[in-house]
Amino acid sequence: MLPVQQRVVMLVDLDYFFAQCEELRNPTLKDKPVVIGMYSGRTEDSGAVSTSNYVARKYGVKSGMPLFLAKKRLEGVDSVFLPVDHDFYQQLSDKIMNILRGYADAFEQVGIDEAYLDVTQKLHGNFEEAIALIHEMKNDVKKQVGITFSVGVGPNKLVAKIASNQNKPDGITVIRPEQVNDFLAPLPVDKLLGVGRKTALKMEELGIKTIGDLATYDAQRLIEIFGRALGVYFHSAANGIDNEAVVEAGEAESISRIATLKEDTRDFEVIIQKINQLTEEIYKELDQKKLTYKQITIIAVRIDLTTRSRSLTLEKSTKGIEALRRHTRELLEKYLNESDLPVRRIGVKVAQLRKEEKKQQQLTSFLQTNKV
Ligand code: DCP
Ligand code: CA
Ligand code: CA
Repeated sequence: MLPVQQRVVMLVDLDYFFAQCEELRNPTLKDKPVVIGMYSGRTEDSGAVSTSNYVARKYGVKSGMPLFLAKKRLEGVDSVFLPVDHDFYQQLSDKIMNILRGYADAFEQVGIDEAYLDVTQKLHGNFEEAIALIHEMKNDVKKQVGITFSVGVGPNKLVAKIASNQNKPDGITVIRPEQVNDFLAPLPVDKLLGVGRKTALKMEELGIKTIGDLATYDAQRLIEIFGRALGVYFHSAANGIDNEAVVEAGEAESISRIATLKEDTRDFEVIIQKINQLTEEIYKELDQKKLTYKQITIIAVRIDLTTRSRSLTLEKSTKGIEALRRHTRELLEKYLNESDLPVRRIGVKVAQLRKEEKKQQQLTSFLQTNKV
């Protein structure tokens, strides 16, 4: 039997991102503390710190801190406070993500400054080759955009993410499968996605301080205390287990195909045959991208080149081909009843696409947005 292919997953996180963008357009800022503020506009100093460069962090400035406090920490220091310029950061982020995408077998962006890369095929499952690839990526982004980032590498997303925080800025941390448990064990539990302040306190009461403590804690007890979903998640996460795939989020708004019929016609059988071919192709793409659809449209280009479409929205997102076949058939019937001009070209479109969610993905995306 062939051994199960070991995945190699990376998490790239751009260093002090908003502040680094500002340094890029004004390099004279580099040696000074730079603080990016979200100004609420009520008074001159009201608002919070969005982020700061590493020079400012030495003075105790942190993301989320009130701006007046950051000002106090930097009193008497030659420092720079700037408002958030989201459009500019987004432009740079888009450029960087496009470069990084080219290095991955599968690519999943998470927010403006992070992305997971599955590089298993690219590295033939070999962790030794990761460092060379990362240097190549870093040089490429440095040359084309001028931004640095930190990378964590592991056998899954969970380990890659935690590793990416170990060595910042401009760092690389590679955790091979056999190192996962030793790497995680001494870290505090709140390093795990989903363990916020409240949960960490509750765990501390149970005598659980480190991820290692959590990993060896009785799983059944965890389920009793935190409920099934979270209990199971905490137990497997602490043991470095995470099977979630790296998948590009539904980037397309819709998927469509259009084709010219052999002859201009109103013949149901001729048209439905073409529709079924198109449906088949659309379904393949949906399946490959792991997307569901909620809206189905057929588009008819008539002999006078005017276009007519018939569309319906399903009650629930679905991924099957049966619904697609059945509803395109109904839509064609409807269209032929209502229009008398022969059809020259026929198209099918599915829209309101969504990433197909697995149970565990639902849990992690829930945890991503809600610290419990
Ligand atoms: N951000 C924000 N408010 C926060 C946290 C972050 O506006 N409370 C913004 C500004 C950051 C960007 O999101 O530049 C990315 O967040 P990170 O947590 O990755 O932090 P940084 O990239 O700034 O720093 P690091 O080098 O630690 O990754
Ligand atoms: Ca970052
Ligand atoms: Ca980040």
